[in-house]
Amino acid sequence: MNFPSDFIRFLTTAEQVVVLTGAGVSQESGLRTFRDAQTGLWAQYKPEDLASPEAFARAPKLVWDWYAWRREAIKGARPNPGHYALVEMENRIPNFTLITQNVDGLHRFAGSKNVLELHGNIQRVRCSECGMFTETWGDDTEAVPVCHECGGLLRPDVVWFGEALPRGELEAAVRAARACQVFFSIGTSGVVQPAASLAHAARNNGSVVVEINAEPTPLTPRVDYAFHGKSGELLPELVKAVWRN
Ligand code: BV8
Ligand code: ZN
Repeated sequence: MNFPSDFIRFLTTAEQVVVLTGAGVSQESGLRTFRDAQTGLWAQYKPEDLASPEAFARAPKLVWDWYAWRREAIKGARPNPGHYALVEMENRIPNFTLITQNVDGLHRFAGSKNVLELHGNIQRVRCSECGMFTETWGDDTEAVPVCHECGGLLRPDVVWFGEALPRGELEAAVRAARACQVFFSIGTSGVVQPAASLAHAARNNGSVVVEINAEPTPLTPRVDYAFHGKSGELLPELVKAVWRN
């Protein structure tokens, strides 16, 4: 990709940079995005119909099994060059904030430090009643495991549709978006709120907004630079052009 020279120059001097990532960044690690059709047993379900408190109340075992299936898929996944390029950006830029909608934990796995997980983390499991976190639970295939403190049903520590985002992470994300010189929106369809509003907060604060995505999104007409392609290819090229030329 031929990045515009003014963009490269601007990045070399930028002090405060924010990156928002979505499922597209993990696609080259072999993880399906939300927009990709689900496979096999799960093909008949839409993620939005399973990732909600109503779905869990109605069919806790089905929802629990869906997350167990996704945790298995993530166990085999490794960060891709896009994740590692973001680690290098964090090391090169004085004030760098990585905000992710992804629940797969791959950014931290790759070595990113300042990560705001807006939608939680699928590897963490908590009690749906008392909120206690647990690393271990029974592998009874018939029922959803229960909390050994209070007997409540265990659930993944992710934010379901209709649930509030973790306050601390969201406030930090809004603060960072409002203060940055450059805001990247990478591998996200920009549909899910309130994460999708961060790019507009940055724009309103006069940040340069950049989109890196496989295809155009509703955000594309409103960004300063749009680079369409795979983040696992474009991000390493960008890091090379700015910091390793
Ligand atoms: C809340 C965790 C209120 C669970 C997730 C109507 C209008 C506006 C908003 C709403 C509305 N109705 C309801 C809402 C609110 C709702 C919402 O936004 N709904 C959407 C569907 C319209 N939001 C909520 O409910 C949020 N909570 O609002 O609470 C509240 C307030 C106070 C008190 C109580 C309640 C909660 C939202 C969080 C939901 N949880 N995840 C789980 O994972 O199971 S969201 C989930 O979907 C993912 O985490 C992810 O964030 C999202 C999917 O988005 P993307 O990451 O963008 O993925 P997607 O597949 O869409 O796109 C991938 C992109 O990558 C594509 O564009 C593709 O082209 C590109 N790509 C693919 N490969 C590559 C690539 N790009 C580059 N390289 C590649 N290789
Ligand atoms: Zn409990």
